[in-house]
Amino acid sequence: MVNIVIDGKRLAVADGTTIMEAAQRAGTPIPHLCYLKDLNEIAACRMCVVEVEGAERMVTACNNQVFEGMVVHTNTPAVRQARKTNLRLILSQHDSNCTVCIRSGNCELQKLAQDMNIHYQPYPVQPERARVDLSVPVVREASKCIKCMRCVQVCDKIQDMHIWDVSGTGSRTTVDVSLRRKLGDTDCTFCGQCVTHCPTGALTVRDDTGRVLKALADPELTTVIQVAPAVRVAWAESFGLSPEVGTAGRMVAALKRMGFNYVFDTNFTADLTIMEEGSEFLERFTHRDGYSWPMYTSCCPGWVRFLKSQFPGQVAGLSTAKSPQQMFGAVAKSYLAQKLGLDPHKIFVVSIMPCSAKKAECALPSMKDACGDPDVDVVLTTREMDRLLRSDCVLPGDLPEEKFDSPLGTGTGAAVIFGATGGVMDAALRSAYYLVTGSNPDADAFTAVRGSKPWKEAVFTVPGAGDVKVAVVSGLGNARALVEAVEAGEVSYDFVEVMACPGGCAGGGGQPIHGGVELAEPRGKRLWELDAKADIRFSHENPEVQALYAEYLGQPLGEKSHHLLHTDHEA
Ligand code: HC0
Ligand code: SF4
Repeated sequence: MVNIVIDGKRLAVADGTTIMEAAQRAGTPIPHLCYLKDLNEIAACRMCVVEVEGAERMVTACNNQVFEGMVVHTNTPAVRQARKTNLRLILSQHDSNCTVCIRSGNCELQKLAQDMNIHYQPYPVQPERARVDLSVPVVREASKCIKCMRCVQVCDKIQDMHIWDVSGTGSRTTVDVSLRRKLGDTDCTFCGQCVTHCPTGALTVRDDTGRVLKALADPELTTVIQVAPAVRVAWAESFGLSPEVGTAGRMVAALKRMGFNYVFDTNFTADLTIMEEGSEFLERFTHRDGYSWPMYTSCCPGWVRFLKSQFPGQVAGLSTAKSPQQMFGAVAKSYLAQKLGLDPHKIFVVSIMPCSAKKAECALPSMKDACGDPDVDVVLTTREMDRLLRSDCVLPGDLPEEKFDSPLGTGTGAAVIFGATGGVMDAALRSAYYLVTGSNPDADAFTAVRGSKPWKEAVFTVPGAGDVKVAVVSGLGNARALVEAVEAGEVSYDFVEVMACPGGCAGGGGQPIHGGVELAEPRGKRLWELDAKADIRFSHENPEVQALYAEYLGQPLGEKSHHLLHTDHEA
């Protein structure tokens, strides 16, 4: 232990503690802007300067450790002045047109300026200007970048993709796409982790709400909306609603208030995915030869794009099943259109996803299988849905709960866990077991794939099929390590689930942002609780999925399924 004094308060802290952490423990938190624990401790913003007795100049608290006898002053007039000057210099390069900024009210720079009582700017303001590229889902506005380096670090250290880098020198130093490329020309997976870690509006997800408002106002169109599993446990955060009030039922009510003709559930097609992907796995597993191993899940478009660009030799291992969001679009513009007697060209399908990569997925040329139009017309993130509700003056907290519509609105407990790491694997194993044995396993038999550990492995015995060796990873850095280990022959698996975002979609790039606080784990926990409470916990028992097969598709992997629900991943 190390004995120190912070602002007159004596305390003992463990060796290796930073001044920032020690001050937090002493009850005198130190302002910071670029800092993210374990990810970005580089003191780029210099907001955390403090005075240390005996030191020649001020030191930064986030990247300096305490030592025995250290005496720290965190709030002297000189410290306050230095922080203000540093912040004003940052503001001098920032477009502070806050009223029309997407992050207004949720911007760490804005909050800090307010907290530090900065209301005038003595320095000339000269933000960097660059063209804004709206052709890709992740959008960078140079004029709002404060060079904090968080995007660089999350992309390097967590996602291992190295898309962002420092460019320029001296006062022209900035952050940009590495090697001065356009984002669309890189291997960026559009996972959006740089966006959720950006403290300002410099990195955002393209706003497509205008297209949805236009469709809602078009009397010729029938508007159909699907909501992804992980959205239901996050959408209410930006309205300040508790989990008890901010339920899926209130979200449905709010979307109906917006005027959507049908509000359906992606959980329905998550169950459908299990029927297709579970059957596909059993087909590959029982006829091992001729298939590439392991079989990889294919529902995360960030991961699929990653595998295609980084390990093209492994693409044959991807399940051919489309993601639940794409299966939904294909089913809506075929089965639903037929059932409702609608022209599929007049159905407008909107997805609410926790994800930015889904915007790129729905635009893939191969995702037009129902009627030649894109199966999904627009993807909005959870944040966009919240903005849409706000702009239409919908107050979700005041609304009585409503149910999803039928026939694409029923999902089981096995579907809702898709939004958490391990959930797709858990759900697939439950139904694969049933498909082989004809009886259900304990719905909690596969707990080894749950939890937030970044790389999980387990072996499960399916009577009649044998031992199935599975692995689950989330975060693309972990995905890279796993695929490299597969290629090197260091590990071997039968079935692997990969989600690009740490913790899975619960921590997706389209979810509400809370100043660098990671919420994937608590949101994921709530998804597992929804599963535990669900009346039906097996995808093969979903009555609407059973009806879809009976009335339209025939059987899993049948001809219609093949056409509508599978892809060769070529485009
Ligand atoms: Fe996900 Fe999905 S679970 S990828 O994270 O599989 O976005 O929530 O909608 O499609 O269902 C995202 C979440 C989905 C899909 C589902 C899968
Ligand atoms: Fe999107 Fe989920 Fe994949 Fe993240 S993990 S890229 S949110 S599908």
